[in-house]
Amino acid sequence: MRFTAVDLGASSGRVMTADITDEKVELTEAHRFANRPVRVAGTLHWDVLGLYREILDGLRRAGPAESIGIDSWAVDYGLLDGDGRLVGNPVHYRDGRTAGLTERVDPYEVTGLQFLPFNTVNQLLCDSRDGLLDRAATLLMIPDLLAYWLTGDIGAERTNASTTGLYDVTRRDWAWDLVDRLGLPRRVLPPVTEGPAGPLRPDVAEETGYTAAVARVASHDTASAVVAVPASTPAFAYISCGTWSLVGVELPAPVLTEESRVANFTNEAGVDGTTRYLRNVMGLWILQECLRVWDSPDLGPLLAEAGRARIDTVIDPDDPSFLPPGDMPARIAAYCARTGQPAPRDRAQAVRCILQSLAHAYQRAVADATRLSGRRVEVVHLVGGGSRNELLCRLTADATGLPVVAGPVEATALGNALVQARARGLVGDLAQMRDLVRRSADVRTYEPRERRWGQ
Ligand code: ADP
Ligand code: LRH
Repeated sequence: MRFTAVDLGASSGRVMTADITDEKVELTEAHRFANRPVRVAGTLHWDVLGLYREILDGLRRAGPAESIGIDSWAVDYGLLDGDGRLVGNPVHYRDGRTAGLTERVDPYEVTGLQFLPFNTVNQLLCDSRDGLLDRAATLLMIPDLLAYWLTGDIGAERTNASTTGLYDVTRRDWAWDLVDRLGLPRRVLPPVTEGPAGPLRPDVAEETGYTAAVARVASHDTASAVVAVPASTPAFAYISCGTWSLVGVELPAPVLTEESRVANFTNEAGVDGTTRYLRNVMGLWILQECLRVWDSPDLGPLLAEAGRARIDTVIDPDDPSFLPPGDMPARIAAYCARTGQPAPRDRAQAVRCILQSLAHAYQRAVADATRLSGRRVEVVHLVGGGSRNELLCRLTADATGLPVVAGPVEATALGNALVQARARGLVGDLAQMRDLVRRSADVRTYEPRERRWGQ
């Protein structure tokens, strides 16, 4: 059976076709497009209408399928008025409006969420201060908004709702007491569901020639990516490695301890009641921004040079100075000056420094996840675009002392499609979905030069 997966990453979006049997899954790219934010009157926005248009183009190109699933980055949302119209254009989580926030407003023991300044709850408090919420009837997370435009159905998909800072991770519903305490209007939060779904609006079906319905999937991209981690043992850590690197383990229940809060680990809702226990590492964003400042040289030759380059400097990728868009090479130099380390002297050294710093951060996150959850880890699965980066995979194997299994590159689209296939009875539980990925996907194992089993 054929399924369509729409996957919007922070750097690019794609519409993929997945042909799934009970033996294997084959992905084909129908359409890929850049996801370029736009600054308007000082505020950084997603070009959400442009993304929607690309999705429509993608559906047209993808052709007939059983159903369509939509996932995207988390945290961000659109506000609709009583007539279902956008109240302003969705703001990008890298916009400066939440920069400088350091105090959480949501209790960790309720939401289980890591503190990130741009968590939905903090953005909503900005909207509230600016009077925007007075005009809002409904808040829809980005994939829910796109599903609403496609189908007219409204809901708050669970995996994404769990990234808001307004979701009670134990009761598995909105944390209403918290919503009240923060003075946020209850009416804007639609019921938490397994996602909006249903047939396409007639005008959308006509425009795209696409008749299949929207299906319920894990609409948070990281949740979909973790579905498609080709693990054969529960003793695995994952690095969902794209613009961000999401590093952690999969657990049956959240960890809400004080130690976990201090380590800034998050408990995000996964498929089948699982918990994604992880930490956000700033990820390849830093490299992406360097490439932009350097006028987009080819990554391949640069990585080859970085493989030969030597520099001892290590940066903390999660330093807040690396969060907003900007001149990353200059910020790395400033970080080095602040920490008394030699700054990279050329591009190859800068790339090497970024990648070895990410590998160090991954090692810390895997070690912390293991320590805080008690989950033993024997292997690290690195999925997403970063799995194409051999140097990063090798450095990660060496830093963690664990084998790194790299791939699939398009884990998110695979996870999205597999959950659709499951609704049609083609596959069973998570273990079976992962079996299918293991049998189908290109993966490569990087052995550490020094092995440290079971950290
Ligand atoms: P997102 O979903 O966040 O948009 P992706 O999973 O598409 O991100 O990953 C994008 C990242 O993958 C890029 O920043 C780049 O560093 C890395 N990448 C993509 N292709 C290659 C490649 N051929 N070699 C090395 N790295 C690559
Ligand atoms: C990765 C991701 C991540 C969130 C971030 C905002 O694309 O969804 O899980 O923390 O974007």
